[in-house]
Amino acid sequence: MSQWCILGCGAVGSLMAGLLWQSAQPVSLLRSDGPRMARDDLHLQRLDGSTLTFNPPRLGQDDAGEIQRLLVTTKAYQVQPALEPLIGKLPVTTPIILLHNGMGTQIWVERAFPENPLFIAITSNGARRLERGVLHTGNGETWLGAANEAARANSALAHQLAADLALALPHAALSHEIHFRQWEKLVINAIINPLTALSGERNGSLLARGEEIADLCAELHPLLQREGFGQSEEYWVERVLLVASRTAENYSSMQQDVANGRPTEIDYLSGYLLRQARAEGIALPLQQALYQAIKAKE
Ligand code: KPL
Repeated sequence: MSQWCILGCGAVGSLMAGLLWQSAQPVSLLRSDGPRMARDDLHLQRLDGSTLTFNPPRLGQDDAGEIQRLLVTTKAYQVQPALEPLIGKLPVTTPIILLHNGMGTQIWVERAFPENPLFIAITSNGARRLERGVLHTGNGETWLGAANEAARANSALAHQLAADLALALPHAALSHEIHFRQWEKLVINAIINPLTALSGERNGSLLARGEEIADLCAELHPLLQREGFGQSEEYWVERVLLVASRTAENYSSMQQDVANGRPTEIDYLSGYLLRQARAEGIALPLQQALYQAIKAKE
C-alpha cells in the first residue's frame, strides 16, 4: 500500500493523519524542520470520547524523492511556500491532493508541478487542534476529484485514492463534479467564516441571520450563473443554512484564526470571489465589505 505523506499539520491535517493511521494505512508527516524535530506522540480524540495515540514518521524536504502520495492540508496561503521547496524533488508520478478552504492555489500548483497528477479534496469533517493532537468535532463527507490532465488520464489512481480515503473516513468518494463542489464550499465558507469571525460566535448563531445570508447569496447569484451553475438563489441559501445548522456548535476556522491572532484565508474566500467577479464586471459590495472588515481585524 502506498504511503500518504501529509503536508500541513493543523486541525485537518492531524485529523487526516490520525484517521489514516487508525485504518492501518502507512502515513508520514512532512515537516520543514524534518526528521530532526522531536517525534512526540500525537493524540486523536474521537467523536465517542476515546483517544487514539499515534506516532507517524516525520519526513523533511530532503526526503521528497520518497513521497508516494502528497496530501496538502496547509492553509490556502501556505500552499505555495510549503510546496516550493519540493519543486524538482517530488517524483513526477506522485499525486498531489490539495485539501484546503477557498480557491486560488490550483493554477500555481499546476504550473509548478506540471506532470504530477493533481487532485482536489473537500471535506466537511470538523476538527479542532489540540496541543498534542486533534479533536474530531463532527463527521462529514469527503470528496476527491481530478483537477488536471494527468489526474484525469489515470482513473485507476483516482479510484485507488478515493477507496483508500474511504477506508479511513466516515464518508469519502470520488466526485466527477469536483469543480462545482469546490464552488459550493467556497460560497459556504465565504459567508459563514467572515460573519462568524466578525461576531465571534458559533456557526449556529447564523441560523438567526437568514435575511443577511439571503442578501449575500442574491449578490453572488449572477456570478454563480456566469460560472455555469444553474441553481436558484434559494438553493445557495439552503446550503449555507444547512452547513450552519450541521456545524452549529463549531467555531468556524476563520473565527478561530481571528481569535488567535493568526492570518485568515479571506484572500482565498471573499478575495477569490471578488477577483472572479471583477473579471466578469460584476460588483459584490457585501462581499467587499466582509473582505475589508476581516482585513482590518487581521
Ligand atoms: O469549513 C468550515 C470552516 O470553519 O472553515 C465550516 C464548514 C464553516 C465549519 O466550521
